Amino acid sequence: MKEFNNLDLQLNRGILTITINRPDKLNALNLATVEEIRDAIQKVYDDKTIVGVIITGAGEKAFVAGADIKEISDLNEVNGRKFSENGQEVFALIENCHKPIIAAVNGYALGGGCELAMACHIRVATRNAKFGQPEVSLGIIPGYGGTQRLTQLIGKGKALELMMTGDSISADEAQTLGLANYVTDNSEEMLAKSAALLDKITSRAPLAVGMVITCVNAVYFYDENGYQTEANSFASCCKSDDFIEGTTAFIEKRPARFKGE
Ligand code: CO8
Repeated sequence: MKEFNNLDLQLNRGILTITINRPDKLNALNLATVEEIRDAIQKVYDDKTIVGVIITGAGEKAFVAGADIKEISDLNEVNGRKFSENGQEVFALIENCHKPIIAAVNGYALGGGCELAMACHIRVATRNAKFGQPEVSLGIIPGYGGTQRLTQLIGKGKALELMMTGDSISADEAQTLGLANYVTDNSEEMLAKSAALLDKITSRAPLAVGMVITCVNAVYFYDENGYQTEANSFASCCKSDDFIEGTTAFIEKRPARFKGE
C-alpha cells in the first residue's frame, strides 16, 4: 500500500480504516493531508478488496479540528477559491463513493473537520465529541461544503444559527439534530459500532447500496450552485482585513478584534 505521511491506513476484512494522524495539531487538515485523503479515497474506488471505510482521528482529543489555520492564514482571493474548490472536490469524492464511508468522530469535529464528517455517509461519535463551524470567528466561512451539507443535514434554521454564532455543540445535541447517527461512550465502542454498521451494510447487495448513495445524493444535485457560491464567498473573505485579524488572533492566542472590512 502507498506510503502516507499524515494518514494511517489499516485494512481488515475489507474495511479500510483511515486515521488522520497529526495529533499534535489536533489532526488539522493541511493541504498535504487533504491530498492524501484524495489518494486514499481514490484507492477505495479502485480496490475491489475494500468494501467499506471508517475515517477517524488519531488521539483521544480530536477527529479533526479544522483546516490548518496557520497554513490558510496567508490565502488570498485567488488561491482561497482554489483551496475551497479543491477541498470541495475531495469531499465530493467521499460523498459520492459507492462504498459506505463512516466518520468515527472521536473528539473535536470543527470547521473542515465537521465538513469532512458530513461528507461521510454516516457519523458515529464518542460522547466527548464536539461539532461546529467556527469559521466566522476567523473572518471566513465554511469552505469545504459545510454551508451546503449542514443545511441539508439539520435544516436551515439550526444551520444558520450554528454557522452565524460559530458555536459548537455536544455529541448528544448533534444526535438530536440528526448530525450524529449514534453516540457511544468511548473510542472502542465507537469503532465497534462503526464496524458493526459496515458489516450489516456490506452484507447487503453492493450494487444496490451504491445506488442508494447515488439516489440520495441526487436529491441535492439541484443545489450544486450552492458549492460555487460557497467557494466564491470563501474567496471574498480571504481578501478581507477581518480574515487577517481572525487568523492572526488564533495564532497569537488572543481574542480577535473585527472591523467588518
Ligand atoms: N489549525 C492549526 N492548528 C491547530 C488547529 C487548526 N485548526 N486547531 C488546533 N491547532 C493546534 C494549536 O495551535 C496547538 O498547537 P501548538 O501546541 O503548537 O500551539 C495544538 O493544535 C493544540 O491545540 P490547543 O492548544 O488550542 O488545544 P485546546 O484543547 O486548548 O483547544 C480547540 C482545542 C478548542 C479545538 C482549539 O484548538 C481551537 O479552537 N482550534 C481551532 C478550531 C477552528 O477554528 N477550526 C476551524 C478552522 S478554519 C476551517 O476549518 C475552514 C474550513 C474551510 C477551509 C476552506 C479552504 C481553506
